[in-house]
Amino acid sequence: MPIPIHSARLRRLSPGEPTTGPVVYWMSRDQRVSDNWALLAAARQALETKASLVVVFCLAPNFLGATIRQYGFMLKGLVQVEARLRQRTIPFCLRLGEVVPSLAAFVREINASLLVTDFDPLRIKRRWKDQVIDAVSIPVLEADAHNIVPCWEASSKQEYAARTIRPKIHRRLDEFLTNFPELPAFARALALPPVDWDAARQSLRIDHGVTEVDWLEPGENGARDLLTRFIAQRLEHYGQRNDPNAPVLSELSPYLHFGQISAQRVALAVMASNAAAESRKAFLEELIVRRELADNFCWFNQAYDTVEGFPDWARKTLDKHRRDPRAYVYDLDDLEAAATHDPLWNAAQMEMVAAGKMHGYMRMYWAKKILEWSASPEEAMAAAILLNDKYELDGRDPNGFTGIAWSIGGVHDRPWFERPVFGQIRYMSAAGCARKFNVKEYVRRFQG
Ligand code: FAD
Ligand code: FO1
Repeated sequence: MPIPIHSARLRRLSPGEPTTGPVVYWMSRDQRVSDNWALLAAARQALETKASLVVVFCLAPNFLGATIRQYGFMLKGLVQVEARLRQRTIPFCLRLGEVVPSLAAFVREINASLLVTDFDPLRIKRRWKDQVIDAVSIPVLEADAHNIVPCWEASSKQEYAARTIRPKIHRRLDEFLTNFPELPAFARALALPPVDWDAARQSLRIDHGVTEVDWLEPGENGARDLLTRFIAQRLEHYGQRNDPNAPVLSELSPYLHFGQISAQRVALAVMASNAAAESRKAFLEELIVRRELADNFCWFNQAYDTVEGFPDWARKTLDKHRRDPRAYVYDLDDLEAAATHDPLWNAAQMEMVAAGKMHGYMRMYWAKKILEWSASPEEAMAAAILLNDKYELDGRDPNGFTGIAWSIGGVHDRPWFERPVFGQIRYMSAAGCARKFNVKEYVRRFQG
């Protein structure tokens, strides 16, 4: 019985029909065995052509400045991937060194007939894929294993806001928010040596100065346990999600970022729960609409990490206020050391540095203050992205680039009352926060 997969989840990146020979799943964004449409597509092709299936992950020596905090979490998750695949007699191979040449060599070495990979809107991934397609002579298939409605199905253009993509996503959920077929076990496998995880860690050229975190158990098992706990204990109170002192968030973003759990699986579990409809609806709006809007932005706007990616009205208003006097100007070192005049901002920075995950509501305030205290919007973008991606476990993600562009450049937002420095970019203040939650309590929790 072939593995049922909605054809719209797959797209061919390069022409040609697969011949005989192993099918390779080049795992990158979706680092899990369960509920993975890219792995299921590779498995289906291998079964249909009676070929063997191999999963390969290419470990980049330094991926967009990631530190041992993120690589440590990711590698622990990949150890579980190798073990779970072994249970199904599917070999897992970890390739080290520059990604494109090492993958192309692997494809040649095992005489692969088809390469399947997973969708990712980030520039670096698109570049890797373009170069891999030039380097190999076999067909390449891509599956969107990250979004519920595949990015290229949800919309054919950059969307203005959540309100414009929401109906386009909602009308396709019946078609795509389905259960997953089982991944079959294979009878035989290519004999590949087990992974040398020490050599993998040695191959990294990364900053070891940011501590790894220990409050989350990396990998698929930890993700599933956390989802169960979230639904049982916190989802009901998700209406308090804008209070950074209320422990009601799912904390799933590191797992979603590394693809250690499927957003589709999370959505199915939340919908099946008996939490109040209001809580489920609010959570699914973030998990499905906001998250897929971020992929849409990064996919259709390749200037997603610069001021050029902002809407025209935002660029104009920020230009108009470029020379406004700044009451405070901080450089990257001041910000990184949480050494500003604002205890609330400093506490948010310290939460991120210490825990590797700043509360979602504080991320908006945090980024907006960087705009207010930087010499230019360009410097604000650079500082916010650098700090976000250095310390957040879930950094280097379309959600991050989009969240920062929303905060600093009005992406997916609209013009507000004009004021110095911000122009018509939505403003947030500590006084505004104090009207929403207990600022003193939050500051007390995180001051050094
Ligand atoms: P929950 O509230 O439990 O949400 C569950 C999931 O829904 C999240 O894991 C995420 O996948 C999605 N989600 C929630 N809020 C948003 C949102 N605003 N935009 C897109 N998806 C959302 N998210 C990252 O994954 N990585 C980042 O680097 C990142 N940086 C951000 C920077 C700024 C300035 C802003 C304003 C937002 C940023 N976000 C980022 C989005 C959001 O803050 C986090 O996804 C969320 O706080 C993660 O915590 P959680 O999983 O406990 O959230
Ligand atoms: N993807 C890879 O294919 N190889 C890597 O070595 C790799 C390292 C890495 C480190 C930190 C991080 O946050 C992401 C990393 N990714 C890597 C990419 C990740 O899987 C996601 O695809 C993107 O970051 C989000 O789209």
